[in-house]
Amino acid sequence: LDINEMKPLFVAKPLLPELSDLTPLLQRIWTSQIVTNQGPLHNELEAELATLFDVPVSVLFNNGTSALQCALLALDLPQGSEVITTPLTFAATAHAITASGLTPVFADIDEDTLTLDPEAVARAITSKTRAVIGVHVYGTICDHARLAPLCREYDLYLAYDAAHAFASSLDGQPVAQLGDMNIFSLHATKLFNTFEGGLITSSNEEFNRSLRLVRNFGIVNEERVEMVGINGKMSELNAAIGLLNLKIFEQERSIRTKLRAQYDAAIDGLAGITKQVAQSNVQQSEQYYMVRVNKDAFGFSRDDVYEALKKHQIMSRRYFWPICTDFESYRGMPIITRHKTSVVERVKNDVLCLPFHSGVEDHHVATIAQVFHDLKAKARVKLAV
Ligand code: T4K
Repeated sequence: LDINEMKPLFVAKPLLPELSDLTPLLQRIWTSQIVTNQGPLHNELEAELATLFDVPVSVLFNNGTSALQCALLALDLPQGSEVITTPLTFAATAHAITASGLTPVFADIDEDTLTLDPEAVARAITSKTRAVIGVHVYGTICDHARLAPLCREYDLYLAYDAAHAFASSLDGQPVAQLGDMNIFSLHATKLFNTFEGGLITSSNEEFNRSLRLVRNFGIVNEERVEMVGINGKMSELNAAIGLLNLKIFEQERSIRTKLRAQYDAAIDGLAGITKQVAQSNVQQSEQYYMVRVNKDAFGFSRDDVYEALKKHQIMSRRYFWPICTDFESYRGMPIITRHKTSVVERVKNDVLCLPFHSGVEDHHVATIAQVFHDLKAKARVKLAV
């Protein structure tokens, strides 16, 4: 195909139900005249998600960021408390902490999993620390076996930003059951989406009660407002999309599992290119396909690969560069590490997410493979002269 005829291929593509399947649900909304504020479709979706994850209840939100904020409000921590998290995440994780009047403290990541390094977390704990938010980044699950006892020992809440880990499991247990709270994004770019949306699962009844209050301004009833809350409610339209997507996301996931194998084969044996770690005890959400490009070993940088792909209308993304400590809001804040220099400062320049969804066709995979192999061939020539 001529480059001008090629449509750009994006990193994500929203999973959409059949338009005709939406009509009956729209009819229900128009008939009931309930369009938001914990309506019937919203409640149905909450019930279905609770069953799916085998949790007592699930609490829906209008997006993942407000869910994170509500999680922190529900914990009701003293202002200025410290919350330890990773700098290798989307801005929302750190911003939710800050917007809740708390202080994010950034701890380093593990070299292989790129999730929070428990030893760095241990070093980051102070008398002001009240919670840890691990991020299952790219769908790689955090080291729960070490984080959970550590948090118990220091009496800290352990929450997970599970935006990339919808319907994934660790040793057969749904990831939605791991933390004191598990916070999901149901954004359009996610495996399971409600266009915009968020979700929290918790097995703690008190948290679930508080979460429902804070997402609705703290209102208990017409006469009583119990706590500070926000408007974090999901509308009926979003819930309708969710009810339909719940029926088709597994199909999308299995397409992506096959695509992962295709990509793995395409980059296999290329010195300097590292695949995302495979966790044998994890069922992956198949949210992202991330590769690491080591400039010295590959011969070209991650940014070179990004630009080369772009020439073919392949829009990869350098998630999550810049890292949080590069943002104006957090610049100069330390990254607590057990190493001389943090792992994340090195890794941030290597990570690249390839388009990963059912819109990626064989010819796209072939083009992407070609780009990697052409660059490698050029690097060999460079080395030879
Ligand atoms: N925690 C973590 C770890 C997260 O990754 C996120 C969100 C959150 C918390 C917060 O959850 P939310 O409040 O967002 O629910 C995108 C998503 O908007 C964001 O949800 C996601 N993480 C983040 C990693 O990716 P951008 O700024 O990269 O989005 P954008 O508009 O560049 O979209 C990426 C590509 O997706 C586009 O190039 C094209 C495609 N796309 C996007 C949209 C919105 C479509 O094809 N259709 C669409 O409607 O943040």
